[in-house]
Amino acid sequence: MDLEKVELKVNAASLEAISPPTSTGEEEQELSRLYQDMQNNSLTPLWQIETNLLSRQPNPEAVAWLWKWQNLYEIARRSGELVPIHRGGDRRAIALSNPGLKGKPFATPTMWTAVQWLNGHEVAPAHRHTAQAIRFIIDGSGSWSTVEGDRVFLERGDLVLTPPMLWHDHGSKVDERSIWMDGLDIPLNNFLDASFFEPYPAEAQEVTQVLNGTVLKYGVGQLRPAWEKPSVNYPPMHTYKWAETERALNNLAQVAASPFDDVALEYINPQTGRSVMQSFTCWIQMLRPGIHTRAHRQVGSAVYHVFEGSGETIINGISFEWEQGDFFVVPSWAWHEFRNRSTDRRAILFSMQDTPIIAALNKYREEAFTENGGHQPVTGRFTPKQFQ
Ligand code: 1HN
Repeated sequence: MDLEKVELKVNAASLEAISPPTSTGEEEQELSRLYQDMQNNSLTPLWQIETNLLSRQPNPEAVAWLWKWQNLYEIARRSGELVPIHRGGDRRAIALSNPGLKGKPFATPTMWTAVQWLNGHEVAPAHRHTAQAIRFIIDGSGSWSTVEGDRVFLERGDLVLTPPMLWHDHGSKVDERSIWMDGLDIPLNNFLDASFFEPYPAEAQEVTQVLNGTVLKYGVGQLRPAWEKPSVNYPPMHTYKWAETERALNNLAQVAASPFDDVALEYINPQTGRSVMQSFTCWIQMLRPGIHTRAHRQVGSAVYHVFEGSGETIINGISFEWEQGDFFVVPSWAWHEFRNRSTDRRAILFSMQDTPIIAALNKYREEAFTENGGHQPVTGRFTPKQFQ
């Protein structure tokens, strides 16, 4: 049943109730003068609002969607050939535009996600902003990110953080191009009218620490330089290396797994246990061979990147088949479950999810799908646009 329509009908009924059937022409004229005066005074009566202000459950505009790696890669590669990196744009980033969001360059209502392409020997110039940002390295080695003077060399699977107003630039000293996933809270930042942005006076920052200093100093996570205070708002290190992440996944797999997400880990600030960003969190999850998780749904949206392997996510009854490199979106309150049909290959998903902001505002809810052994009936298949 369409809940929105039910509520609109209620509104229409209440309208009838306030205009008695015996209303005279004079009363009608008064009523229309009343509405005109409201309009002239920048006022809107609740009973005439056509959109559903308080839906009975989340009714997201963003839709479940999937972008194929083959298309993303080809488009990013051609952009690398044809489009230089300009000051002003600063990044060769191609944003996932959720078709439900009316042409806005956003993957979900709160998150920007893009594929960024950096040619060998290029620099994406230094700047800083209040938008909270991460990047997850998809391919290429030998590029670097410098965050507040700390330069780290990057490899596939590394996660790099740029908390608000920290200077950052990216560059390369090798021939090979690098490709990564960008994640920022741009839609939320703009919705809150909280955006500040500043270009750095030079193209790249000076490196002020030993190379890879952030990883050497804080990378183990369990230990902190004794003379420093805990880093409360953001993690002390700005890069999480893939080798450590993979080790943690393999270790966890020997001990425990979630019935909904299988072997899932949240990247955290090791000094507080909190998410890496305040407005969104990052996860890495391994779906072991043969795993079919149970369905559940949560308030909040998520963007997934398939780091390795292939499989299927069933979102509100629609099957989304994915393979390495693909991206997909799970909107708020959508049932979802994961499946890795391979008998011998793991699948690995990286994701960004806006849970921290939802939870901080006390709006978080989740629900397990209890019928049918926890699995949704599949009613259709998503057919991605294939690049010609
Ligand atoms: C940004 O700083 C990056 O640092 C990527 O890689 C994409 C999109 C808009 C604004 C800033 C990055 C961005 C961005």
